[in-house]
Amino acid sequence: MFYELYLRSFYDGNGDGIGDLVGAERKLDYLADLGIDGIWLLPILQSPSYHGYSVTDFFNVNPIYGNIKELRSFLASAHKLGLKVILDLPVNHTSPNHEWFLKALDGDKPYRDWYLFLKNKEWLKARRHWDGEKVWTDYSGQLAYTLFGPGSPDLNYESPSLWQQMKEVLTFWLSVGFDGFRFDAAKHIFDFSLEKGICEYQHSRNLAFWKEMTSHCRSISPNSIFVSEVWDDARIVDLYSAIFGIGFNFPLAEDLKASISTRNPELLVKSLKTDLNRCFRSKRSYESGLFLTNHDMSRLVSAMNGDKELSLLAMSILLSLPGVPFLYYGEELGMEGIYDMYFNEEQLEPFLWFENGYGPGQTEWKALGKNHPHSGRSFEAQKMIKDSYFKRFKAIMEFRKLNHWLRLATIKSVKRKEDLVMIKVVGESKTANVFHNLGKERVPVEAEKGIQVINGSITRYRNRRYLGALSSAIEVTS
Ligand code: ACG
Repeated sequence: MFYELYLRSFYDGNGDGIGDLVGAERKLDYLADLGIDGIWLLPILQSPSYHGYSVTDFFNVNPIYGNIKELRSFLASAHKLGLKVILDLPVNHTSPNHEWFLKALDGDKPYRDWYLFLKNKEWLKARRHWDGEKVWTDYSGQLAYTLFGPGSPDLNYESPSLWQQMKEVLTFWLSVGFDGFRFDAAKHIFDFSLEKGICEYQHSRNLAFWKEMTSHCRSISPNSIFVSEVWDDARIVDLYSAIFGIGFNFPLAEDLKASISTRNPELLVKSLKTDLNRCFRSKRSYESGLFLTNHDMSRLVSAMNGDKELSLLAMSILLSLPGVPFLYYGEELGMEGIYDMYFNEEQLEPFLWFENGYGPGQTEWKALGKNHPHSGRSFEAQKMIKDSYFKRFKAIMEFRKLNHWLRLATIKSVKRKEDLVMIKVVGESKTANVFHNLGKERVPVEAEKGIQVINGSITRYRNRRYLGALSSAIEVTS
């Protein structure tokens, strides 16, 4: 299980209101106690942007987060606790303030070739693949290709020297102590056709690029972990996952949320059968990155329209599936936040440590617009209450930790009886039946062996067992 950590909002170690490495190091015990085995660190390289995806120096830590020495210390402490740490690396573009881009604007080699400048007026007609946005930005009279907007001109990997440069970047961060990378925007390395002058994914060229980059990393550190971010349909996600080893399962995330928020068990069955298709085969060369939310999405409770029982059900379904789970920071508190295109970025709000919104380490860089103080949502408040959302969420994580074998298990069957969904999973050492009740009433469950609740309730009545509304349970059969 990985924890997706947004440093800026997590824990402030130097009193400037912004989360940093020193602060996060102090809270590693908290993270380890959640039962995770790894941390996905959102971008921490030097960058002018709050999200960090537009880099100005690929060999430096953003000074607002600390320095390399502090990073090494953070990594060493994480490793001592048995936690792996992977770095989010956006190599598809830079900030327009990167020295490389400034030199490219001056026409300096090789930097001029490291970006794509308009060579044909016809190219201006190109539009972004998914929403029709314009893709060229005018920088003092020079038009550069900027798929993600003016804040991040794309790097142009037609240039072999750039491949070499990126390998040096990878070597550097592995030598600092990272265990691997979450590769951002993996399908975008080659996404503009110079021949046709349109935005078009060139998957085979992208795959060749990633093969070379991942082999390079493995030649330095054979056990490196790679996770691909490819937000696309299952066929495309699979193509990339096969190279990286782990790929975020975006279709599953979307379908799980759709089926659970509408309490539609048939949709859930369909989703498991199609989005986790490869988990029905015992031999597979890569794993699903299981998640429900991330920093580009609304938070779980918001996606469930404020219904916390549905959110917990979603977590217990997710954490009983084969694959590698990823948990977005703050979800364990039931924080809320709606992702919208106007950049309110509610989903990035400070982790709420204290009930009154203030205290040592509390970050304050962004207003608590959605996760108000005195709402009972803070860690301080919830850690004291027996059945708080946090405690119940953590219990689901503990279930997963104890059932680590599920990671490599195979799904044998998925069945449904009205609101009850039953999943048969077979692992190397164990087999189990997992039950999820999407209904509002308790339902009888047939379980010959002992049945254990994952979330919610089980009751006995006249020798029958009943799984409570919106509850999950597991029967380990061997
Ligand atoms: C990553 C990061 C994100 C970051 C960037 C840029 C990339 O997580 O935080 O932005 O460094 C696209 C890209 C992703 C990208 C997201 C934000 N995420 O592919 O790499 O945008 C469609 C498209 C997808 C698209 C998605 C969301 O196909 O390509 O993702 O929409 O816009 C079904 C379909 C599927 C479809 C979905 C949703 O599932 O199968 O194809 O996806 O429905 O409709 C950061 C900042 C930005 C800044 C940038 C520089 O957040 O603000 O501009 O950095």
